[in-house]
Amino acid sequence: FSTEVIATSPYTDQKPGTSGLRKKVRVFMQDNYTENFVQAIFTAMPAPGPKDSVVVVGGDGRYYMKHVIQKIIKIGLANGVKKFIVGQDGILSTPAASNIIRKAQANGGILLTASHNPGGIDNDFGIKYNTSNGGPAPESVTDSIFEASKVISEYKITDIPDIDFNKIGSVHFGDHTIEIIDSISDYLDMVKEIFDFNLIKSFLKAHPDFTLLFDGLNGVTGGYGRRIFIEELGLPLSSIDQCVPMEDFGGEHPDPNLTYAHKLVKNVNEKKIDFGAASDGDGDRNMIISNDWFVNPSDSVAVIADYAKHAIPYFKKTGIRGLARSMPTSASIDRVAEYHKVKVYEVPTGWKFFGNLMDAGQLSICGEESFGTGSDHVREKDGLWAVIAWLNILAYVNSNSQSFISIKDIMETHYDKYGRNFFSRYDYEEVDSNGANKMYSDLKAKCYGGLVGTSFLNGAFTVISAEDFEYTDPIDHSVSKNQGLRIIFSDGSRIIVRLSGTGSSGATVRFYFEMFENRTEKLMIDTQVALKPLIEIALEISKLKEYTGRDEPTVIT
Ligand code: VG1
Ligand code: CO
Repeated sequence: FSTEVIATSPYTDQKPGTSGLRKKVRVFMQDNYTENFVQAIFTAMPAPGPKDSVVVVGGDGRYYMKHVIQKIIKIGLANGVKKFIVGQDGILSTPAASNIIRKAQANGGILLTASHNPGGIDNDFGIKYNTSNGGPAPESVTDSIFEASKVISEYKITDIPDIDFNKIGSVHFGDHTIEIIDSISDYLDMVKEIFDFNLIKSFLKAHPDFTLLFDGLNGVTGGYGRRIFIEELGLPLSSIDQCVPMEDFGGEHPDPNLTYAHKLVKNVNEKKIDFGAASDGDGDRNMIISNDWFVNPSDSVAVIADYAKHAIPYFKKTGIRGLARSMPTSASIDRVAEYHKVKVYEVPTGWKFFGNLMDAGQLSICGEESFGTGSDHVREKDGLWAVIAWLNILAYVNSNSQSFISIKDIMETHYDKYGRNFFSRYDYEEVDSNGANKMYSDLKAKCYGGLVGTSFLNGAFTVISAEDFEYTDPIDHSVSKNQGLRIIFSDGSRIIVRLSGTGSSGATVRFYFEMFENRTEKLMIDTQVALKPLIEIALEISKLKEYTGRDEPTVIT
């Protein structure tokens, strides 16, 4: 093939956020916008750079993905990439891509996804670069990509014809290869290694009345869900819903929470489902619910960590090397860590911050309150992994029990043993950016201007610390500043305020509330009732309504 050099001029807004570059599709459609960013990735690719490299490419199936994959291949070959590994039809869930990068010992991967954001021509698209460990590029790399995008003057592209991604097999151009692989089989092999599928199968057999419903929210996990729950575990077809990936996710937010996964919530309640689960557009998030319980993600990771080395074959082998959570995630997992005498780390929001600890062998299981749960089996959070982990645990606890132990029973036992960290997150989406920024900077000024020592609600809550969270990576000692305002009270309760780094228009303000309880009679009360005082304090100090005009959150977790 021949290579052309095309002159271009930079865009100023290609700074990757919490998880890659996310913008409206029409932004990516501007002249050379996508080409510039893709070239910037290859320019900034960590040593030894793109020449002779192996790069994995795939995405969540959203609108514009296939077009961008063709571009990536053409620009990549021109930059010297030796081999591209692409999922069939361009499909790879985010954790599946992470697995393939690791398994193929690729130099990196380019993931086409805007995760849980809606898809379609008027919605979102995203491009994310992952490094050779399979994880999202650290800030040092995303900063170099951004720098390259600001000074770009040309990009290189080859003149090869479009590739047919539908056909599994290899296409060669000289000594360059494009390999189209089955999107699912490597992932399936991996989870079968990790979990006790036989135990799960005997549990299902022993409990013929047990009902499971997995909702793919029309996202990338549809095919994976079908292979795992129907073909492998032999569940009836009624156990999966919305499991055909769609370019616009059926016009919905493919986000597994109580607001956007409303169809699952309704089904679970109406059909009295024992085990309901959903994953997001790109397959890295998960929600676990039952007809009588919603498992808060902060608790979910704590429960998985608590049972892992007894119930899950992978951890029986590796043991628990350490646990971790993102800063706003509740300290539920901290209590499990203390009990099992392992270390627990608190990192900023975003999965990229777990990678170094995992690579150093210091971290086995971790989670984020934003429906992200995972382990060191890959370097992304993994929605289906969490769903199968829960199923594995359920099978384990029921294996020596006369009567059926439900998800709610597991949670009740957990709270009895460890106490309960009540947790809730309020999202105020698509708020005016100026108002949100002003609210944030004024609250920050308050944090550093005498908030410490202030008491609220007749002395019930006294602030003992208030700061903008800053993190020093224990492995490479890199420092990440401005990671969210964290206000801690004398009883350990916390209020956290952040501005989202994944939105594509306006600002999203996130408030996080946490309070610990260990009085038996209070353990099973309603979360919103338990947290009411803290929520009132947060709205009072932040003056959110005055700055943004918002009274009610758009999403409550
Ligand atoms: C949100 C979540 C964060 C998560 C990120 C990516 O970021 O809060 O915990 O890691 O999304 O999730 P932010 O900056 O909007 O709060 V997803 O499923 O992209 O990959
Ligand atoms: Co996601």
